[in-house]
Amino acid sequence: MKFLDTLFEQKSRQLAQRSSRRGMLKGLGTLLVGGAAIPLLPVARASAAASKPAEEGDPNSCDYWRYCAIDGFLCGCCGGSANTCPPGTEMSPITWIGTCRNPVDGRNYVISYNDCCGKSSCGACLCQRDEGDRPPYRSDKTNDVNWCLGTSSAVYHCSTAVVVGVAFED
Ligand code: ABN
Repeated sequence: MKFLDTLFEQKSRQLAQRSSRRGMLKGLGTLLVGGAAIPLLPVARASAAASKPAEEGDPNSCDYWRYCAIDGFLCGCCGGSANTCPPGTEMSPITWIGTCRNPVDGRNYVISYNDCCGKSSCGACLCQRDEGDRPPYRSDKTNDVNWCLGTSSAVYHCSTAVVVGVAFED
């Protein structure tokens, strides 16, 4: 028993002399961060692919597939794009949601129609496709609404059509 005690003591002392606490923490940190990143990488790529489908068509034309449920001026004709607000305007965080079929891959996508706010009505490229729109007495299902809510200005300028992701289909 004395022999084992001495052996373990010696080995522990040798290990302690050869290694530092900082080095051990560094190794542990590398293992944890590296290990966590490995399963995340393919997931990140998959979600990026879902939110950026292959597309065709002119985003400044009312025929563009993403505009199937829109009611407003196309931001692409107002100095912005289908995804971004024109300079000097602010994107509303509260939106009208539609589901549109992408003709390239035949899949349905959830589209968020975020209004851009803070400048008077753009007036260019009015587009009213209104798919799924219901009369205003169903306020949760109407798109004929100024969604400039939660923004610093309630003045409507134009509408974007941001792809949220692939729609759930059963
Ligand atoms: N969501 C576009 C819009 C803004 C003001 C009035 C009607 C529709």
